[in-house]
Amino acid sequence: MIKTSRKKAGALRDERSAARTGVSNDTEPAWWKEAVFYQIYPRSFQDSDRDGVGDLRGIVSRLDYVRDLGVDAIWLNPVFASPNADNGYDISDYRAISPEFGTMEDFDRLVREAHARSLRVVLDLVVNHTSDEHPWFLSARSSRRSPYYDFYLWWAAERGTPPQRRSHFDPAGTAWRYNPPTDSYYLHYFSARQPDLNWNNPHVRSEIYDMMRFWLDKGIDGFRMDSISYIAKDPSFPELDRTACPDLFSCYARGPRLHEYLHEMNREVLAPYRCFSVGEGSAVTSGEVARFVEPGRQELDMLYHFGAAEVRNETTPDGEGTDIPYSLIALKRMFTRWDAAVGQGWPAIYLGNHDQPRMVSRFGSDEPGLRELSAKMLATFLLTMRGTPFWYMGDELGMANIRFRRIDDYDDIDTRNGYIRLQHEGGDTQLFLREQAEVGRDNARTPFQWNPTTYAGFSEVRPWLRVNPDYPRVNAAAQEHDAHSVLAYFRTAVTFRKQHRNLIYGSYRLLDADNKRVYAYLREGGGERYLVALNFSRRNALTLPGPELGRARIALHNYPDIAAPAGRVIELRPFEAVVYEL
Ligand code: TEU
Repeated sequence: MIKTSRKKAGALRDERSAARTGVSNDTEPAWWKEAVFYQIYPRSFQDSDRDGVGDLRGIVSRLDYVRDLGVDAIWLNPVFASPNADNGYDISDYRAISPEFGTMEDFDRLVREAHARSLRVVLDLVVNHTSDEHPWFLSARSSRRSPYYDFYLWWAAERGTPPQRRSHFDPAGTAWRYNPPTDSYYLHYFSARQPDLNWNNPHVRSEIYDMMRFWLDKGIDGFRMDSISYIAKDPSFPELDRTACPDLFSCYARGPRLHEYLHEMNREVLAPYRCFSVGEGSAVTSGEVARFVEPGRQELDMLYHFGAAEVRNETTPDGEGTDIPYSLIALKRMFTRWDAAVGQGWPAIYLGNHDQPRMVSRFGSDEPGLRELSAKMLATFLLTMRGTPFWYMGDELGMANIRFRRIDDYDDIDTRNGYIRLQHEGGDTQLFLREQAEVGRDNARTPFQWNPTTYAGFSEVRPWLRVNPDYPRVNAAAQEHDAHSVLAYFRTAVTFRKQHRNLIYGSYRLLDADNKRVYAYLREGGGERYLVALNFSRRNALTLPGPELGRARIALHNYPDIAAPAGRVIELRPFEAVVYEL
């Protein structure tokens, strides 16, 4: 049972200071190294008050389901007051629950009920920017004399055109927006509805730390830190070096004083509260990640990266006929590189979240007959790989991309503003829509598919976003009592991971690196050795990973039947996953 008490911070403070001198290494036990995290996108999980939007009471009503998955912690996407320009990633009051999600009492009950089920609660910390409706910004944009003017980042118009900064979501692509009352431009790395905070200002930092303590005093267990790598900016706004950062964004993750701020946050809040932290490493490279997560640096516990999405978006198949639409060799190399890159830190592993399309559609196949097999194969990877797995809600059912075809079907500001930008530029909007059907973030944000009733049991009224029409076939109720379902396999694989600490803390070594269809690796620790062989293709594939398999025991596999291992060659069927205990 996890205690939910205000005294937790004080009691733990002493414990932490005693442990502070020790520099943990990557095998030092920690709950968050052994945990499986389950990400809940609240707006799409369960509607309890018939408004078509998921809410906190809906989540509470489903906590037994979450507990029965065997996971250990839930990461909630933002539930704070927000005008929802970016679905909660534009916060207008950091200490209030958005009325569409419920009340503060609903939140307190969620924490209690989660802890009663031994589920830790991790909130989304969005402090690179606020909403443009936050009182700080409303004051700041009214006058240069506002006490909050320096809570944000401005370029005075009398200095001329601001130096180029790109924006992820702006229809014109620029990260500067002119504000007449102050005759200056404000910076927004995301949409103009999301003005960036000025972390150079110590008053901003102390406000953020106080807010973090407010939620920790309510008993939460940690934070997922939104685009935390972006928070540091040089207030002189020099021209960025296009050689070092061709797309400009990678410079955003190398702002001056970034690690000073993270270390200060650790000293002020994370360490005293023993607060778990995982950063979203927007534009962070594998060469930089250790600076965020090496224990001795006392910054963050983990940092997740975008390597898998980049490989999927930017690589071509490994030669003719591999039938994998990206380079599996590049994917294997990328995960292997990042595994080593954390040094004494600890990796975070994921293939899907609220910003990515559904992993079964992206890295497996959602064609009937292959969807379940490939969903199980991907689950095997995430649950046997070294590092903490972050699992996205619904992937345990094999939920797939909805593939919207019309711009009006989309809610996401990223897609909608991207479309507007293309229209302005005279670009190919039809090609854009075909691409978004595969990579758009709304693919992962369709309502959770609980059962075959109208709106998939998510709501009794039309949801805020269309339900995937495959819900009569793909839903939790249909899988709850099916021993061969993706849901059953996920639970089995989680249990397998939990029962084998040496799998969690053991080493990772890539095998058969140049195999174009099979991802094989060795996990070793405490005298135990596990060989994982995953066929990422829809055809039979062979791997010769090295070890003699004659005496190997098959510990986990995703097909209903399997032949005993023999010799050194492993033949895998389409999307077959096998874990051998050597
Ligand atoms: O995402 C960060 C983000 O979108 C950028 O890092 C961008 O994804 C880039 O492609 C990374 O290479 C976070 C949230 O997860 C997302 O939902 C929000 O829209 C965004 O920040 C703004 O808060």
